[in-house]
Amino acid sequence: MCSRWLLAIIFWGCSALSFAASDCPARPAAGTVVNNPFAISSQNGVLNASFTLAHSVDQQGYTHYCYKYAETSAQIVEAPTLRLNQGDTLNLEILDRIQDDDKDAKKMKMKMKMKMSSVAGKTCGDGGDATIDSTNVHFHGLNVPPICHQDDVIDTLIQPGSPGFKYSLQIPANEPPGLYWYHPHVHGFTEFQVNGGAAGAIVVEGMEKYRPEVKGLTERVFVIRQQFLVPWVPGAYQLTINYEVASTEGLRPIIQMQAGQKEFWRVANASIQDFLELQVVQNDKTQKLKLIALDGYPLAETRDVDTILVPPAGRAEFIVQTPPADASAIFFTQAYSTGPTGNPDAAEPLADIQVVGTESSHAPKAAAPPPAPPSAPASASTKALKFSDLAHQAVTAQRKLYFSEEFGGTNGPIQFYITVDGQKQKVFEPDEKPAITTKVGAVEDWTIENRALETHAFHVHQIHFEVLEVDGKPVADNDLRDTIEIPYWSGPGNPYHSVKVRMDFRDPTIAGTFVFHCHILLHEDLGMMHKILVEP
Ligand SMILES: [Cu+2]
Repeated sequence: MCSRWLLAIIFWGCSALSFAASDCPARPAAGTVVNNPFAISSQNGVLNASFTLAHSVDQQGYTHYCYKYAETSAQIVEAPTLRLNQGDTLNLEILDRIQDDDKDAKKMKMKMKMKMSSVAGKTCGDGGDATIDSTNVHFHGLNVPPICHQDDVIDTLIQPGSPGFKYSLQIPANEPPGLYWYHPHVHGFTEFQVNGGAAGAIVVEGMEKYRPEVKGLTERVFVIRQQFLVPWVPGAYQLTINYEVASTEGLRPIIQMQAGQKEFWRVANASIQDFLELQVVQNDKTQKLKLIALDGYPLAETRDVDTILVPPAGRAEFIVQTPPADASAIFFTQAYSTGPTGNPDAAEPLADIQVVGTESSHAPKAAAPPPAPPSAPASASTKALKFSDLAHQAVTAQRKLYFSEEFGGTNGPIQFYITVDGQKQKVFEPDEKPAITTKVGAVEDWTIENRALETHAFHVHQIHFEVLEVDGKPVADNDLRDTIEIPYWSGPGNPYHSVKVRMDFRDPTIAGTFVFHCHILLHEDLGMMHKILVEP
């Protein structure tokens, strides 16, 4: 679709052939039972962990980027789930140990492909040029400060071989309990590392306090990732569920559910660009799912739904009833159209559901996931959570933004923009000035329009926003989200799709500069992103 991709092919073609050492743990074999990711929990209010980012190329030529965590010297796991309570502190050390057998050749080709992005002015961490081997971490969805050693992605660079970079951040005491996730966010190179699997789940405990429906239920965490053989090149891809490839010639992942039970499923869309339309299908009929939370925020009221649309980077948490033992049941994603210049998101079974035991028996030990977190004494109101009073706040500014694409001939879009209405369309540059400046205390309504022939996924760091309108009409449910899809424009004669959302900049701890962008990671890497400054 664009000339950069041709260069990416040259680069990747060489890289894939030069099988790097297997620095990453083995991933689950096709057709096996899907287990929850290994989880590490805070103790006495603190979670200390050290991750080593490594990479390798597998037998099929897929490049893996892995967060390695050593539970013991003999037990190395990949991308564990980080479990913390409201108010807890996460101390996370990152060691970048990406090493290439063909480093010089690869670097040379990367220079051909795109200019290195230099972090101008302030630096945090190692500084230097951003390359495909540089990294940092974004704590997606967490409402924490955008500053060095916390959730900054603009100035933070961790370079290969550096002694280690330490993140230390405190989960706010009123943080919505739910599912969040972590992933690298170096501008220009985010897609490569996430495509390779560098992503993991974060759970802020306590959902059962706000949504008692989940109390005592078996809990599952599913991280859906997406891998292309050659990132940047449209074509076939694989979805994986907790690193197990979803469809390998008839060998599907297996989710074992205990007969006669309900389970609490927590699903993160950690794909680089796939819009998931999740369903549980039983004998060809979609089953009702009880939606509990979106983007880590418990819903004010649960919703019974057939299908849950989760844009790239979004999360959905819902209750699933175990199907009858004689039913044929699958966990499924529907096809989703992203428009004339978008990539096709195919319909695909994610896993077979296998019923084990009988309604009165217990599941086999090997298949039993960890129990749900201890239940809270009483249910609390979501009114105690961050942003819950947003609907009643006076709005201090209205803004309009739009997504657009520019064409360079017949091969599709070559430039991806998000623009504040009235400003010049331009791609993100690391040393650019903020496109929006506001102040702590501001409450703003943003209308975000899509003028491109492709669906985009809007994400803002540091805050959740409240969804007010879709296509100019008030929505039935004012959900709090951190990522939302805006469907593609169908062309001349058709209106642009839009969302109107309320942005909450009242919390002084989020003062600073951070970014908003499309969460299709290729678009973000190519500059569909800008900065916002929240002045103290
Ligand atoms: Cu996009």
